[in-house]
Amino acid sequence: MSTIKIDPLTRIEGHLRIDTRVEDGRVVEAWSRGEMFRGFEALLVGRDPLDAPVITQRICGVCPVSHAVASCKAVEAALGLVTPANGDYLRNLVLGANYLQSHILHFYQLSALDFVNVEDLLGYSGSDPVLRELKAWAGSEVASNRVLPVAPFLPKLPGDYPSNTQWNLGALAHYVEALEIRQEAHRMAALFGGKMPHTATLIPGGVTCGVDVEAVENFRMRLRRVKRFIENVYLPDVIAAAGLFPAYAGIGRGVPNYLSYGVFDESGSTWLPAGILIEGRFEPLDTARISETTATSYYDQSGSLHPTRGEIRPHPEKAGAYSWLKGPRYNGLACEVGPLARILVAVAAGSKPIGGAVDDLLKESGLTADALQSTLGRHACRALEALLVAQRMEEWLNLLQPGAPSVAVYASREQGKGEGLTEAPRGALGHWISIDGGRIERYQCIVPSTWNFSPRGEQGEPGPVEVALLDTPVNPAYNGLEMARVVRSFDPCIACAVH
Ligand code: NFE
Repeated sequence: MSTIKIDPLTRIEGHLRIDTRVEDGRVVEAWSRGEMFRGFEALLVGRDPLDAPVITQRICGVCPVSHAVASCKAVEAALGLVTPANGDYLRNLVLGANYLQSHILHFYQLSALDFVNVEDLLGYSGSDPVLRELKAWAGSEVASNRVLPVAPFLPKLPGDYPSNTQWNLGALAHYVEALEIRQEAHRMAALFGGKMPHTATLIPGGVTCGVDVEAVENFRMRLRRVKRFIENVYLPDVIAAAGLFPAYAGIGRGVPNYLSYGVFDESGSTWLPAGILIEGRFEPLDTARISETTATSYYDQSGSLHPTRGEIRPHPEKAGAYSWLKGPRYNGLACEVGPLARILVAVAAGSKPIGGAVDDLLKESGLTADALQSTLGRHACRALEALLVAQRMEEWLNLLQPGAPSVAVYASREQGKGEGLTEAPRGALGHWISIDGGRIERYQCIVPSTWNFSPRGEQGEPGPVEVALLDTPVNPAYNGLEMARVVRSFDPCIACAVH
């Protein structure tokens, strides 16, 4: 028996520590620990509700648009504001652009290096376009050198990487190309969001920028480039990874419960549907069943509470606690959220286009439907979702109506309560607001990475990542690389999770 501690787990956002107990070369117990307190919910109390989307976007620079959308929806519900159709589609476009940059960031900049043997490329020389591109990126100092500049990617953990120069070289070149593509996605979001990463135009009631025809065409042109990258590079790279690392289709299966709030508003419903899958059974979402426990979190709280009653009482010395994340539960169950959950819920809800796209993905990747619940399945669903979102964004562009309003007239109220649900790139995101005397009386967020990285709950039941790590094979020479691959497949953002 041995213990392996990864602290901090790097190439993620925020401060995450993973502790594991290993027996006979397999993980038998795991603890996911969020290592930071922030307190955004506390600092909102007493403020004007209009401040909420501005402040909550600052929870994170990776998914600020999702926080803006959830917060606007919560305030709209509390104040009785109705967003015009243009406002919904503009939000979808800004949020969609944020999904694309976030999914691409996750695969290339954060995860891919776990699957690439950079050392294999030391001393590599040749005249491929890849080499030229990497040299141009690395700067003039090495531009005249005929050897590939791999130094920024070293040192790295030893591991079971394939000796496949084409794969290693391609992934490295795509790492660089992905930086530019993400810039395009940021520019798209800024066209209607005013700026990025924190938008200026998303307010309760809609989007203040209106529909400018020139901006629409500018957006469309950039979207085409990003979509081409997803079709020709991102998705094929993920499918290639599935072929090179087949074991990871059987590693990293988490809890059997998947939750989605639904996202991208279209005429009163959402394009990706809301719902919950519990051990394969689909149920409509009932948010009254959501609660947060602090059984093993550094907080005092009077029981497991619905977010309309959530409390913020930090207790860093609390006996038995090991994380600054609370533990979200649905009917007492830990649930996985994110692209895999959204895709599984959409298929279970009967979406034919998404079901068809999943069938194609399974054919091309060689994965079975069951194997989607795995490390590789999370990557594959994220890449597939990026393509589906990019395709749908073209339709939202066509639905914009120049000259029609994009924002409702704002009117405050002395009292009100609101629930704002959306899906961030990493999964289900909810904001809950209560207003009294025209000011925020209580504000609670339940964030995707809080669901996925939840610590143990009331009955000692582990959170989704703690379950996904179980049975992971561990080679002591690899310094925890196998575990890091499982954890990163969830796309952790602990800055968001602790908010
Ligand atoms: Ni900080 Fe976020 C997303 C939200 S996190 S990245 O996506 O909400 O879990």
